Amino acid sequence: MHATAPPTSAPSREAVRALFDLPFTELVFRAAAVHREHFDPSEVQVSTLLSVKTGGCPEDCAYCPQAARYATGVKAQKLMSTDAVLAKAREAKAAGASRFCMGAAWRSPKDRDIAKVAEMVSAVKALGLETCATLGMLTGEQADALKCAGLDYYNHNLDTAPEFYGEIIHTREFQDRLDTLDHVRNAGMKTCCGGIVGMGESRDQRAGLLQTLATLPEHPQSVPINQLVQVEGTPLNGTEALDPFEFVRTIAVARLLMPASMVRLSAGRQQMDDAVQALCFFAGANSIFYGEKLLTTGNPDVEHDRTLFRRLDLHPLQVVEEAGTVHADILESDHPDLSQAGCGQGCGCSVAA
Ligand code: SAM
Ligand code: DTB
Ligand code: SF4
Repeated sequence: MHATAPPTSAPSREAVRALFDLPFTELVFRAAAVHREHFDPSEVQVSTLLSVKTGGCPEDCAYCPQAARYATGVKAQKLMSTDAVLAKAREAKAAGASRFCMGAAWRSPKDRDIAKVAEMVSAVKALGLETCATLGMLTGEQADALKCAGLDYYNHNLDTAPEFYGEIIHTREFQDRLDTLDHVRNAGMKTCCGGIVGMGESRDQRAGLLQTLATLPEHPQSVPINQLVQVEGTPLNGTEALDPFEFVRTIAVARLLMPASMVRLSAGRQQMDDAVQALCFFAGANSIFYGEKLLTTGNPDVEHDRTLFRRLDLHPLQVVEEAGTVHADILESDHPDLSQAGCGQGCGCSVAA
């Protein structure tokens, strides 16, 4: 019989690979047991994504429909207004989302972009939603400014194993990603960090991605596991599809390695059978993107997800509003003035508006 204790926080590559190689039902059984030690398995956190700045990105990520260099049909759009973002956030809240994630197709934001996103973050937070953003590489000062605007989570993925990374992205280094994650942690924000599977990587490389995630200075609080969404015009379009059970294994190993993290069954659900999704929830996935669009590609219909939750007796996790959040701060100060030097929230950050 196999031991039931989860691996320690610094697992070797071999140990992670050994988990992947377990008999499928044994692996899923162990992951389900660990999941129950840390979470109510009927609760699933739901986030809604919004692309606040779409397309035209200078990077060459081989999976991405938003890279300007690939002819994918995605039309470049400039940064949305705070009012337009707020309208979408209200809709997301009314539909039942507890977190709102704003994505931008940037390599790295300019300081003036950060001032605008900070304003969006404060406004979304004031609706009582948790906030998340994914804007590319950040400096320490930019991370501080986002934190003081009320950003709860920053999403920045490792994407794949260090040794496969160079086959997918050439315009920035793996180390750049680690540096941004350091800035986010140092600013006191929670990290949302995971990767993509189904890009033609080997099982060993999937193990390498998860091992790297599990040996970061702290486990990311949220770990998105994306299945590649193949988009015509991107170099990875036409990649051989991953066996769905291998996807479930990846979720299970993520759960075992990072037992207290939220594991997000992320992109790729629209292409996934309901039964495979059910296996993912059983194997420890406890968070999803909810709403008909991811950033530029499709996601299951809201009605379909509501029905799936009913069929599986799952419940959306409710957000607990803590005293002293930015929400409360905004009520006190009425209107945060982001036009002053720094982000204007009195935290002392140096990002100019
Ligand atoms: N531009 C910023 C960046 O790259 O950090 C933020 C947005 S970017 C679209 C966020 C993440 O979406 C990527 O790191 C990648 O993991 C995921 N992603 C992008 N295109 C994808 C696709 N076709 N399938 C699955 N995941 C994808
Ligand atoms: C993450 O790991 N997956 C999300 C979110 N973080 C930003 C993005 C998925 C994007 C899928 C392709 C698209 O819709 O453009
Ligand atoms: Fe640009 Fe992000 Fe897409 Fe890479 S993943 S091309 S950085 S939008």
